[in-house]
Amino acid sequence: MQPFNAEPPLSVLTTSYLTNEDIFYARNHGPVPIFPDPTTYNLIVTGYVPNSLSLSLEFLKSLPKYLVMATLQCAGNRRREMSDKRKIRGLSWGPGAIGTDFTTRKGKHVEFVSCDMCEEEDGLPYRASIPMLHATTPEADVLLVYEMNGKVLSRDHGYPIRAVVPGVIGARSVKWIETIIISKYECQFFFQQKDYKMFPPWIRWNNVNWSSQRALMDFPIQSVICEPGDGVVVKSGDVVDFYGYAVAGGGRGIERVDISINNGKKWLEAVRLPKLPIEAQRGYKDDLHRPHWAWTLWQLRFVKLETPCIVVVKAVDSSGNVQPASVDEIWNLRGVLNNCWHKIRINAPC
Ligand code: MTE
Ligand code: MO
Repeated sequence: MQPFNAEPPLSVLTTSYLTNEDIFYARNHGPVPIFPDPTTYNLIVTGYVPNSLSLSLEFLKSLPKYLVMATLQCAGNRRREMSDKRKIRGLSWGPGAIGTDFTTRKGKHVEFVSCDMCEEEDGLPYRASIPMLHATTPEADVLLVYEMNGKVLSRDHGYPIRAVVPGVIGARSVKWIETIIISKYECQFFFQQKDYKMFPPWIRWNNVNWSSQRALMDFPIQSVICEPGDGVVVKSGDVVDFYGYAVAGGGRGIERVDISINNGKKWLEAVRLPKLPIEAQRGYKDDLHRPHWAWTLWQLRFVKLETPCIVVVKAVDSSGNVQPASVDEIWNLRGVLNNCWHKIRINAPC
């Protein structure tokens, strides 16, 4: 059985800065659980703590509320371009496994245990961990979330409580959390140890040594052309507007977005649009606002094209990190962290 997974069309992804719940991508490794009654729900905190805690939803909501604007991105975003190169095990994602929202922080902890049942875990729930230091650094904005874009978190996205770990691959933002374990060790389960890791291109399923690589955390610098779509037909001499997103992991900013309309021979700089000030959102004026976890939307308008042509985008982050030109350099058997230059073909009418 295939769990519920959904990717929005790229053409709608960048039409607003915050991604509406109805188009927000969904990634599930097991069936979406039917969650217990919120009045009986308790979040258990256990492990290396003096006393285990059982926290009601009401109690969690009474804690100070934080808003963080963050982009969630699946490590498998753009996997399809990797599987086109060589067969890959994993969902075939285009470049739409990404979305931006703002959410609410309630605490900071280590191993998040869900209540969904995953085949890969032999029917046990999904779980993942982040380092204690990361979870407890206020600047890292790790959240226990009960609202998304000002609304109660939906079932698909983790109701009643999920983690959001900004700047980090989506896999660590565990949904439907039942238990938080403060542990001496990194999570020893499948998705931490045998899945979201990046291997060199020459490693295959018959010689993969899972313990040789660390569990992925930050996602790398990424950019995608969302409009127009791949394969559109344009007459030579016509003028086209380009729109897309760029996002850097680990809280880094987007320094530059470059576009080429002749497959990388010559480059133009795209216009980076201002990030949506969270103050513009109703009622949240006084809250914390750290925009660096969220994507940058960009545009380049009125570009005259000679068709057919290949249009390419690549971005540079605030640490000077760049994207690899070709998928060959970063191809890996799990198809994760594909951030090679994003290309679309523009066809001429026949
Ligand atoms: N949490 C649980 N409990 N089960 C899951 O399958 N998938 C993870 C993460 N949290 C998952 C989970 C992955 S791989 C991603 S990319 C994000 O959730 C996706 O979050 P979304 O569905 O809200 O977009
Ligand atoms: Mo993911």
